[in-house]
Amino acid sequence: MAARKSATKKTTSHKGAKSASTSRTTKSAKSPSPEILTDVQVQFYKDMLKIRRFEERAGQLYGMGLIGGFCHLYIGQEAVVVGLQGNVIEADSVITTYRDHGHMLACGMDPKGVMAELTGRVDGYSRGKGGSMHMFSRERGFFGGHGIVGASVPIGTGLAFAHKYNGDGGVNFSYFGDGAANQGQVYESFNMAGLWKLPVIYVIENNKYGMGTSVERASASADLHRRGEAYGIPGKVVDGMDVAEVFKAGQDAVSYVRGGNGPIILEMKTYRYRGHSMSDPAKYRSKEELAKMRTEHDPIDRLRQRLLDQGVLSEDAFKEIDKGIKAEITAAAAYAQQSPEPDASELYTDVLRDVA
Ligand SMILES: Cc1ncc(C[n+]2csc(CCOP(=O)(O)OP(=O)(O)O)c2C)c(N)n1
Ligand SMILES: [Mg+2]
Repeated sequence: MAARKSATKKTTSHKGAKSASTSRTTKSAKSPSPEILTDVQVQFYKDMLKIRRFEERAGQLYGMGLIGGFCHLYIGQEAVVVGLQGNVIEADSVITTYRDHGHMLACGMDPKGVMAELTGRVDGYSRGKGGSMHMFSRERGFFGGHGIVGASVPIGTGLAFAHKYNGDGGVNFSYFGDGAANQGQVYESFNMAGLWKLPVIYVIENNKYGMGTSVERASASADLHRRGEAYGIPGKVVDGMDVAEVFKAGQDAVSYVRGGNGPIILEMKTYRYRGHSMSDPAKYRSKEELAKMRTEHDPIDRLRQRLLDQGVLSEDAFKEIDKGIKAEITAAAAYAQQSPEPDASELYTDVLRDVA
């Protein structure tokens, strides 16, 4: 919470999530300063580390058979959502794909509720019936979690339409992958968003691969940030492994979009360390490529080193942070395992909404 507080002066309190770190401001996240305040960077570190530790634990629980179905981990990509979320205000909305746990946590959703949903328990965000890809929190402005590749784009564009229609000042952040960028529905959405100048930031998380096909093998043009040109939508490439760069690009994008200029595309160059889902032979990339990204570009290590070099935090201070986050994630995993499974009588409840 301190991050947004420092960056933007005003924050709103979280109603649900005790451990929410990236809060949503009540006013526009203005005050774009060339340098990012120190405590904001420290908060970014905590937020990224929380996602990493959460995902590692989710991977363990999956291995123990406690999580069923699909589970797509966000490890390596943490800087993207954390840096952008630093620019989100109360009125905004966020929507993403099935690789969504990091987005939920960055939106301020409670790790306990997310973990409980992963393990299919009643205390999960979808009462244990949605699983990894289907969680939502209107309170936190998080609209899922979508398993259909590309689906977050038209739905996010609809949310942007609602922001404009209702005049609530909100911006939609629509996240999708490099593979999704080749889906037809993306371009129908771009057309409408460009035509109606909708307040939407299209965030392409270009982690270089779809399930197992590289961007170069799948895309006629690999310059994904240029995909909006035909619709008058500008785009920018961002180092998605550097949270400071992401935050600054987000500031510019938000001020452009909130200023009524219509949509913008941010192509985040990022990388996922784990497999596409939980079983992935990873034949499509070399061990050397992965090792190079982890050792030379890891977003958490890079920020850690920067803060150490600047004398902002000591090794001991980092140890304390690490300890606190580990305890929070351990508590979330314990909570998820003690929560009961939904009763069989709940099989058909919460599936469709009753409209009287
Ligand atoms: C419409 C549709 N087609 C295919 C799939 C199967 N599928 C799931 S993820 C995926 C790859 C998507 O890659 P990308 O958009 O780059 O996202 P990433 O997994 O890298 O985050 C595919 C083809 C699907 N879920 N939906
Ligand atoms: Mg991808």
